[in-house]
Amino acid sequence: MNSYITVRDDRRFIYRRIGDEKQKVKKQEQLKKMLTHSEFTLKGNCAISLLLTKLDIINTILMMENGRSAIQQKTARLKEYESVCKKLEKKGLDLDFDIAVEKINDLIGVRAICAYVDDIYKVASLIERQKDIRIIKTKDYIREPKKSGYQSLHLILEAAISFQSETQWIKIELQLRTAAMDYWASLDHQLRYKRGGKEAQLIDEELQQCAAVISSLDQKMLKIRKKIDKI
Ligand code: 0O2
Repeated sequence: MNSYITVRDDRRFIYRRIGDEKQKVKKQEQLKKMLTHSEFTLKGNCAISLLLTKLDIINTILMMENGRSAIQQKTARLKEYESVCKKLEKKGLDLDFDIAVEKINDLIGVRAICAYVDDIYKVASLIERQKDIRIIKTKDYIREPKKSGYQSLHLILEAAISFQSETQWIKIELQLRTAAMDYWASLDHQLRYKRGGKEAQLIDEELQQCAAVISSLDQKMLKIRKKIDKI
């Protein structure tokens, strides 16, 4: 009798596990679909277009004020499925679309490279004044760089997009940085996947030193520009 109950319980457990696994696979497939071809990607691309246009207008305003371009380059992307999975796993979260939308800020991302550090804050302040954009969170990794040495200003914002009769607020991350910060971040990003082993700590320290050099370079360039502005 007892062994009968055990077998039945085992079966129930196995069926439940199979059910859970099926559910997981289904959610994973849905996540992939939503991040590749879906209403989310269409709307995400609209949010990107809106923010890129806003940055163009802001650049024009600053160009009229300062006689030079504050934004040198802009890039945008929707985060790829593999990268979303990695991030969810790193955070210990299920591979689920709704969770990804709630917990990952940079599913939709725009990056703007600014000429000088003060341009970054001017652009950010003009973004904050837009009526169809609301700032959810600001992460200032310039005033407080990450332990790795990473520097950038991140604005996690929502952009209002009007679709026929309804307005939707779409979450998007704007990263603002100088060309020097971008240079460091892109090389660090490349190296991040390769470093490991006993040299890892030394390499981390060397990268932190490079980040400090880059920060001092940005400050020096800003000082020079301010001197020239006064002439
Ligand atoms: P990828 O592959 O570049 O897209 P949070 O939940 O807010 O605490 P999150 O979203 O990791 O966690 O926030 P954080 O730390 O602000 O990082 C957001 C993005 O900034 C990262 O996205 C990177 O693009 C960039 N970043 C942050 N730290 C570093 C760093 O040390 N080096 C480099 N090169 N980039 C960094 P992803 O998805 O982590 O990476």
